[in-house]
Amino acid sequence: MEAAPCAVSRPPSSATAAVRKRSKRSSSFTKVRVTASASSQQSNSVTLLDYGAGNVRSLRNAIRHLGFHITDVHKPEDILTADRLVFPGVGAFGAAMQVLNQTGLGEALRMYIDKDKPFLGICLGLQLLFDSSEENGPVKGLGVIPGTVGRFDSTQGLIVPHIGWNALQPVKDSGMLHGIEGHHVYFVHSYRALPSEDNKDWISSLCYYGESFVSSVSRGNVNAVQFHPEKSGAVGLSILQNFLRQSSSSSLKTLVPGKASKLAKRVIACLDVRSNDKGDLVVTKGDQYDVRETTGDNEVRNLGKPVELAGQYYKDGADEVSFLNITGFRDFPLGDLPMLELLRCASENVFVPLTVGGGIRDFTDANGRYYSSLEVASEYFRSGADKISIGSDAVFAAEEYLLTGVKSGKTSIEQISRIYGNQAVVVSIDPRRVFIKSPDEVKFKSVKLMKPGPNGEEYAWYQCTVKGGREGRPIGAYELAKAVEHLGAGEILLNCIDCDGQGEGYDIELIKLVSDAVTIPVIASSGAGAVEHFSEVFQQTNASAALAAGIFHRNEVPIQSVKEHLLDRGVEVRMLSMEKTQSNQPEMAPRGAAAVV
Ligand code: 1PR
Repeated sequence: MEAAPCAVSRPPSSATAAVRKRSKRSSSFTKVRVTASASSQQSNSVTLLDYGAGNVRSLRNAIRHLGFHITDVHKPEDILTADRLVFPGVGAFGAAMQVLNQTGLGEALRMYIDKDKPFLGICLGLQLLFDSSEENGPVKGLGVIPGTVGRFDSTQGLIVPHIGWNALQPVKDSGMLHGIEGHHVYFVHSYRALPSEDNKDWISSLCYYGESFVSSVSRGNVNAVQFHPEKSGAVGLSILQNFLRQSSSSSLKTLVPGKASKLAKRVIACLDVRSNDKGDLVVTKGDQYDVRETTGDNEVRNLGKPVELAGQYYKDGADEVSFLNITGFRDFPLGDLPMLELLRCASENVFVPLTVGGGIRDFTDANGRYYSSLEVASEYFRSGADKISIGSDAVFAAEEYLLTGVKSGKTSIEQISRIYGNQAVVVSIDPRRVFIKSPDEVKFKSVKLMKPGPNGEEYAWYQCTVKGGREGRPIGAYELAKAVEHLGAGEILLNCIDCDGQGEGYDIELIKLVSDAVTIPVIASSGAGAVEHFSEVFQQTNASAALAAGIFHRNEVPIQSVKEHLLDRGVEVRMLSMEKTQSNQPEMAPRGAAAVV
């Protein structure tokens, strides 16, 4: 199904009010979501158990894209009468079990599964099938599969959450995973179930991340996956389609697991978005954060339409797409309908993760109405974001935390990660290099430079800024990164104002400094100008992903060339193949294309 054409332009003020009204709806998941339902009589109908805890919009979009119709669960009986049920668990294990127990949905789920009716659990929807979880627990699960879900062990430096593309090793010939061996799918989780003697009959695939964990289970018609098929590009859509077409019954044939894969390094396309002087939302791109043309009327540089470009980058093989509303710090995001509309439109056709940033903070509007940053983020999640990115507000939160040593529980990072999980919270850092002669000159962590500064300085520290680089703050990138990790951020987007738009390569010293300091993933950003810059950053630092903007917008380097170069240099990446699997879908990775070298 094609999305309706999206017109992303400035809204009338009444529309803004409508969004504000909608944002008042509770984002918590104490009730079963009640939305318009459709006839469950239709053969292409899918029943969806959405208890309102996160972004299920992507899954809805993927199911609709495959030509199926969604019926929502309102009450336990809706589960029992379903022909096929999809359960996208989102949020924390304990909170989800509380909802399932209080509403009777848990009991209905157990009965439905006992009857061996077609079932697909996704992410937490897999974990909830187990006996219990250690997440904020122990907490009892549905008890369908023997075992306890535990956290990945980060004490030896493993980066947790496990975010990104990793390949599956099928161990059972389950129809749903047919033909996906060696293909990468998208994971985002901190907890995992381990294989054991007791649950081996259930396991249909394993995945390796520091250890072998359960990436999917399948028995009869009951299936569950730890990854997100709705965010795994064409491969994920074909897995989802296999389930929906009911070719998912697993056979007893046991397979020998293939070679273990590593978590692939991600290549992210970033779209800096803002209104131009005519009021249209455009993709722009700065040089060291200056986005205005240097000639003529000094207009905001316009590099294209956000939704179109996002769709193109998805087809070109981007592993993620980020939208940064670069003037969000001075606008109220919930008043910015085009940004929300942009997300809704993009998420209809982009089946890889979408991150959105800009203006996420507590806010009081002109009428004195207070909006928490959680409400702002919730509206972004409802509109199709998988992750939100916090810039300026994270700097203030980190400064406060370092000053008091106390986690108030009220910062945007804490509020949002508590409800949506830390994997959904990215902190975007905008540092500027400050040259110094000696590390003793400042209380912030500095680096010894490979190339001395303009006055022969041998060191530099990286000063964090807010409001798009307009204001420097008394905190370094290293200190900020460590503080926001403690506060609950799940990932760091590490820009560098000096390198932005220069095309001379990433700031390796900065990225090394930060990626060695934290155990959450770091996205290297700013300065990519050639494919070699990507291999350099992955080979010399612990970055999990590399983001670029200008070279992609100006068509200087295709994403596929970056991936081919990385593969050639022994860096594992998700590849696209020569074969199209579905019209208007990007190509599916060939088996073994993502070789571990
Ligand atoms: O502070 O929470 O409202 O968030 C604002 C967000 O907008 C932050 O993530 C901040 O990084 C971003 N931002 C603000 N002003 C600018 C600007 O450019 N004037 N853009 C800006 C940040 C950096 C990257 C860029 C890379 C790669 N731009 O997004 O895409 O540097 O570029 P390149 O490959 O062309 O070198 P808040």
